[in-house]
Amino acid sequence: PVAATASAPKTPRQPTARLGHNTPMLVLYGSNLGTAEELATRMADLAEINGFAVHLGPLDEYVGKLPQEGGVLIICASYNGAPPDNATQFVKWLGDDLPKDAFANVRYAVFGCGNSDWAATYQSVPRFIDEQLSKHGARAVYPRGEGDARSDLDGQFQKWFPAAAQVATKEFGIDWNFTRTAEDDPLYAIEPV
Ligand code: FMN
Repeated sequence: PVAATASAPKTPRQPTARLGHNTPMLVLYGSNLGTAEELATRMADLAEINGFAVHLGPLDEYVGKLPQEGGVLIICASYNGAPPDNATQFVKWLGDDLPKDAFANVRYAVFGCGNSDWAATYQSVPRFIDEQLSKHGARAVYPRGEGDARSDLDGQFQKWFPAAAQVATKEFGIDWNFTRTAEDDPLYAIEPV
């Protein structure tokens, strides 16, 4: 889970009702060298300050347990066409003979971190994840994004994410407040009990 703020103010502010919706948002990454994990952390932070109840973790922690409530954001790299180490089991599971409606109530979006120098297997793992989820009944709330480390992965992500966030939050009946950034105070302070 994303860490609660360490410096909780003494008088916590009232949560903003409109943003205090607590819609579950699971942010999963497959990453060897940290690029996808860092972008996942950024998405998780932004979702949290916009009122989502966020969990963040590697894909392999969620084998067999994709949530049917809220949304799932997946960001994953490829290595010579194979998944990163912390996504191996997840990708293997998706390749199993799953029922056609295995993910019937799952709503998701995928962003791939890749490098087009690996032309034959460019984006192969995020593409596979997207295909398998949709093939088994999950619904992509926004088309898969591609970041190419050979050109401008970060710029591509920065274009994709706000667009995806806007569409996805509409799906959940929430207004995403684009003026809130990671630099703003959190909506809530978590008080130690
Ligand atoms: N990108 C692809 O799209 N397809 C590949 O098959 C692929 N193979 C790679 C193999 C190696 C040895 C390395 C170093 C990179 C490869 N890449 C490939 C690029 C990485 O997926 C890309 O740099 C990604 O951003 C790394 O993410 P990470 O830092 O989260 O592990």
